[in-house]
Amino acid sequence: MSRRSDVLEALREAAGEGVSGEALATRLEVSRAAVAKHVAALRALGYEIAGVAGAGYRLLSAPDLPIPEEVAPLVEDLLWVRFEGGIETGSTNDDAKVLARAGAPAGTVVLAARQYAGRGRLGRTWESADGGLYLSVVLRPEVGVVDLAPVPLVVSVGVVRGLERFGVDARLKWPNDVWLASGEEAHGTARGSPRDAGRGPGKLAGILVEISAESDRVDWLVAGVGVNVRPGGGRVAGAAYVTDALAAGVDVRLPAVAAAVLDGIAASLAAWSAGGFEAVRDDYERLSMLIGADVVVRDAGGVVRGSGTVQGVDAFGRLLLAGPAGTVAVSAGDVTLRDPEA
Ligand code: BT5
Repeated sequence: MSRRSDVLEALREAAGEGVSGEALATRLEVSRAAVAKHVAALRALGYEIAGVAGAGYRLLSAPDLPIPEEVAPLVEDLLWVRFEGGIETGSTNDDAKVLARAGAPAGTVVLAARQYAGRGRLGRTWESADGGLYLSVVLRPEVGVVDLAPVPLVVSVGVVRGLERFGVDARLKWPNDVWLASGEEAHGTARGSPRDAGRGPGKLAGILVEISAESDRVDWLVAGVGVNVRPGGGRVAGAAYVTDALAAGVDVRLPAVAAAVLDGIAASLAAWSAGGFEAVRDDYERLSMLIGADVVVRDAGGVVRGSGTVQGVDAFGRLLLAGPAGTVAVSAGDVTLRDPEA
């Protein structure tokens, strides 16, 4: 990544031993002053680095933050080639779009530990306090614009797959919300860990996909994901957190969750690239929390786009609703459960 990361890698390798500024300078072919500057930058990110005269620098602890320095070494999938970002930004989607316009390669990742202008769909806000992870990826799929419709669903399946690694039983609410099922709804308690039954269901993660295309050719696609890992500055209304699904006293590290989510997304995207949405559809439907539910879908203006019993999704990622007039496919909107009294 950068010289700063190289300094960090050398400190990690030296572990408890410590490494002198001179040795670092020689190894990285920079001045000792530059080494000192990089060490200061790492300390500003939250790394505890002891600087003992004669013994050199020693890494004492790393911050529990989803920043490139911590996430990149944990990511396994080769799709992710470049890691950008830091502790705070306005919106990782905005940053990723700037990078995409400037020619960043497919597989570029932007990370943040908090956002001050996090965005949801349709101009809504995404609360982005400490304790969550906020990431956006740049992709350049060689498909037509119409083929991009299911991408948010494909990404959402990947997010669930990533969270499964921590025993989190997440579900999908069409089109692309990731929810934590409540104790009773969740089938199969992964690892058999006891759950915090006091927490009801809630939104665990949201996905925002933005594209740029010229006529039918996709130039770039940015997929942004916000995941609530633990309530930092208090619980957001209607939100659920990864830690809600863990046994009391069990915690996760944010870089580990970020890396797992990225690898999950990469695997889901790979299935989609190879076989189209058909290759992901079964997974999507299996993870859906809406199959068989009676719902109403409304657009941003509140106009009803469809209602009925959810059958599944079609090859374009549209929600299939069975009603008195037969089955209809809805391509966009917000889903609410139909009030049986209405
Ligand atoms: C989404 O929108 O769910 C997409 C969220 C995408 C956020 C990521 S973070 C990284 C990247 N950078 C960005 O700026 N954005 C992306 P939508 O379906 O419109 O849901 C938004 C609604 O969810 C809000 O109107 C609130 O009701 C609710 N909400 C806001 N913050 C939340 C949170 N942290 N947890 C749960 N629900 C939240």
